[in-house]
Amino acid sequence: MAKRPPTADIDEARVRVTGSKKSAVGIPGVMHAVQYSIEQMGVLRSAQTLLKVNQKDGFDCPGCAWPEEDKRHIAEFCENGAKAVAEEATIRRITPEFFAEHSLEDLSEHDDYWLGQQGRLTHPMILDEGATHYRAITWHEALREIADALRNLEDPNEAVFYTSGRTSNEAAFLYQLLVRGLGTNNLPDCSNMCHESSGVALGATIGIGKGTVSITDIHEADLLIVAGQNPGTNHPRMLRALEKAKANGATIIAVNPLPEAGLTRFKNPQTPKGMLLGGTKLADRYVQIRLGGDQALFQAIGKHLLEAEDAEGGVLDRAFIEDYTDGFDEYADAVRAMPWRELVTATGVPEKTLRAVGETVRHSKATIICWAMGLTQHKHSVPTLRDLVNVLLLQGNIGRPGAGVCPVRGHSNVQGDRTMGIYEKPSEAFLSALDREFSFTAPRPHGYDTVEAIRAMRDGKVRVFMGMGGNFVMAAPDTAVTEAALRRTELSVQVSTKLNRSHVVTGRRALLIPTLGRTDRDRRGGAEQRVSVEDSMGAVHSSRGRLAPPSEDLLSEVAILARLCALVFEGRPDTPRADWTALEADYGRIRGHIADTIPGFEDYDRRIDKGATLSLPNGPRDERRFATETGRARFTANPLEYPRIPRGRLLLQTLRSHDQYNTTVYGKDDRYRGIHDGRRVVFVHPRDIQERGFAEGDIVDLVSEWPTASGHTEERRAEAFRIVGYRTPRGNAAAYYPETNVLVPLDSVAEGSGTPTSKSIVIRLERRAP
Ligand SMILES: Nc1nc2c(c(=O)[nH]1)N[C@H]1C(S)=C(S)[C@@H](COP(=O)(O)OP(=O)(O)OC[C@H]3O[C@@H](n4cnc5c(=O)[nH]c(N)nc54)[C@H](O)[C@@H]3O)O[C@H]1N2
Ligand SMILES: Nc1nc2c(c(=O)[nH]1)N[C@H]1C(S)=C(S)[C@@H](COP(=O)(O)OP(=O)(O)OC[C@H]3O[C@@H](n4cnc5c(=O)[nH]c(N)nc54)[C@H](O)[C@@H]3O)O[C@H]1N2
Ligand SMILES: [Mo]
Repeated sequence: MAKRPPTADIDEARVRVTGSKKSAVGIPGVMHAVQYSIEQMGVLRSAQTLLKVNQKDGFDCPGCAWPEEDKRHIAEFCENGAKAVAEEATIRRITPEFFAEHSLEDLSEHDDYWLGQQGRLTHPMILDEGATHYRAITWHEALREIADALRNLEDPNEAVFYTSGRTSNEAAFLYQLLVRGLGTNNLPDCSNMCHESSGVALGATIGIGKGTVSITDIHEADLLIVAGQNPGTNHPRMLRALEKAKANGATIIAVNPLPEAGLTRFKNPQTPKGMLLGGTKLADRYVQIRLGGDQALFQAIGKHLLEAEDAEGGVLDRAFIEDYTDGFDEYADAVRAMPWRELVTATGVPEKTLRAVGETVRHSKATIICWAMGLTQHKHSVPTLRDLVNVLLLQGNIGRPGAGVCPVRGHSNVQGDRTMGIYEKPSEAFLSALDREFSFTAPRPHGYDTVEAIRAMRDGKVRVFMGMGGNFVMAAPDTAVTEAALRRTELSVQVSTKLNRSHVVTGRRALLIPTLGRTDRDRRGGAEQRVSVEDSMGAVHSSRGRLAPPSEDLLSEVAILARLCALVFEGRPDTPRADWTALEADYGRIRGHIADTIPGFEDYDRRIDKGATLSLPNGPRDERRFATETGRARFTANPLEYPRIPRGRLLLQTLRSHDQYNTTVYGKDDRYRGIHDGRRVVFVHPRDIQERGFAEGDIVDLVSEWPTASGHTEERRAEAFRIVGYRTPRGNAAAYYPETNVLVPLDSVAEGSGTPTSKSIVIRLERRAP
């Protein structure tokens, strides 16, 4: 039997600290996954569900975007994938009676753990102006309400449309069409807070905002550098690919302020060695870098390679540099002039180690660099990633087997959503293709990204907010500011599978629209429909839900959007023309429109049939073609930046525990880091704890300090965190997201990408009055 939802919020007084683990997965990992699945959906449905994840006739895991390998294991088993599936496939339900019982005020006092554990949403609900409770309405009324609000706007730019990266290609394509048909590009998405810095840096230097490697390249690499990423928790299936690379002779270097469990040792649950013996030691070298020190590390590697070339020659790929790149001399001069001592200060890593890493890179025949949020969420993330590209260009490590850039994406379809046009800065080529296909004129001015959207709402410029999935108020920075901003809107609309805080912090009126998820069977127009998604490596494949949906009345995201398009565009001049009813009845027809508008999707519907994969064209990878301003891959000379921590202060990074999916908290443990039954902990180096006059176990407030443009310091406070001594570099601290988002100033963003600096916030610890 499935377990009933919890009746209480997390009780932080019960937190236990047991010390961090050295290895990931193994038998405990499998046990946790199975146990969680059974709690959510009982034994039978668990077995049925887990066997269908990432299988060719099954559904794409709603967890991370790591690609499947060609030969799939029976249960592409991954502890956190299983939790993501169970979270959605739960048999717990939230019905209209639940909303009659719980006022909005009551709901807003619960944490996201409690809200998420109540079950799947089953019925469209509306919150009338001034009302204390949501009430049920019909599907027709709900969609009418949204359409009327959108049609009544004087200026379409008074609406904002957020997307979280779970949305399928088909739904994303219709969504952007709805928004552009209305007349705006206000399409902020979770990517703005995630890999935007990667997209910006890669677009400018190699001419494509995506990675350039396939899963085979990972297996064949000679050297893999994994920087700013915790795959043991966030991309567990990647560990198996790393294990395979290792078996083929690869060297792995982990670059991280924290010694993360999965990177040190991996116990593969699919092999006897992993289950019974000690597992595989993955990282050959662990570089404990200071937060934000990575730009200096990449400059150090580049410097070492250049010095070795100057001394002995034969290090660089001269032919590649000559034939395919520009900007080499300027870059080389800048890096040669950089003093080692500054690189040591910025990284916190001794020169000897920096040079040893450089030597490993020098002798590698094919190098891949993988990264995630540790590199993208800093003020200087874009130059950091440009310096990462420089290192690879020096040895021609782009566009050949076993080599390239590998930004590891988060949400399972975040990359596909971008390909489908979920982007506030669409290209002219994309817009003119839409114009032709749908006989209207798409708007040209760029729209708001996530941070700009919050500013606009705060300033009263937005009347309608719509969220296609996600949990905007918890995921975004500066929680108090973001909540107040959302409350200023006239109407907020959330399309969602489960309840979260963005449904209780609302505009003056609110609509809560339930929808089908990835795992649910989707019958429309008399047939079972499938959708499709793109993984982190540009491979597109189909996904078909197999489980009985939470309610037979639920509409898919595609159906909701097709109906909204029909209602919004009816009788309105210069809007997209299409047969919306037919699109809802046959998603293959949406794929037909995609094939007509987006390069690389020719014959889309047929090519993803029967579990086949459509591999999108990738200029740098396929033919060393670089669609940059100059048509060449670009070396860039980037002034060195790194965070300076004021005296007595700490630099805080906000990260994920092992028991959460972004703002969805599955449970109260972070097993690998030795935290149980609570989340309000702050990891600090033991000597920093002592020097500041504290002891482990003390309860403190985290106070962030942000110097404003006008010269005074703004303070933000996150209350009551327990201090835990941890092997983090001196001066650096870590605590969980989203509890700490309240500390991230809205204006603290990465230059060039606008991504909130969630991995570098200056804080002080303040003792709480007893
Ligand atoms: N189970 C599970 N899976 C997930 C998610 C989840 O929440 N749960 N989230 C999904 C999403 S949307 C994303 S974007 C990814 C996120 O995947 P990750 O990026 O792995 O997620 P974080 O927990 O933010 O971890 C950041 C890592 O970078 C390190 N780091 C922080 N700052 C620095 C730095 O300055 N330099 C270096 N070198 N390292 C640094 C941290 O110590 C940590 O190991 O995972 C996806 N997959
Ligand atoms: N401080 C700090 N802030 C961060 C980060 C950080 O590292 N530190 N990371 C950032 C990153 S990388 C990201 S990607 C964002 C994440 O931002 P979001 O994507 O907005 O947040 P999630 O928590 O992934 O959203 C989960 C919600 O999506 C809904 N949902 C789930 N599946 C579906 C579905 O199939 N359809 C629909 N319609 N709804 C669904 C559920 O209601 C669930 O509550 O947060 C960012 N914020
Ligand atoms: Mo993300």
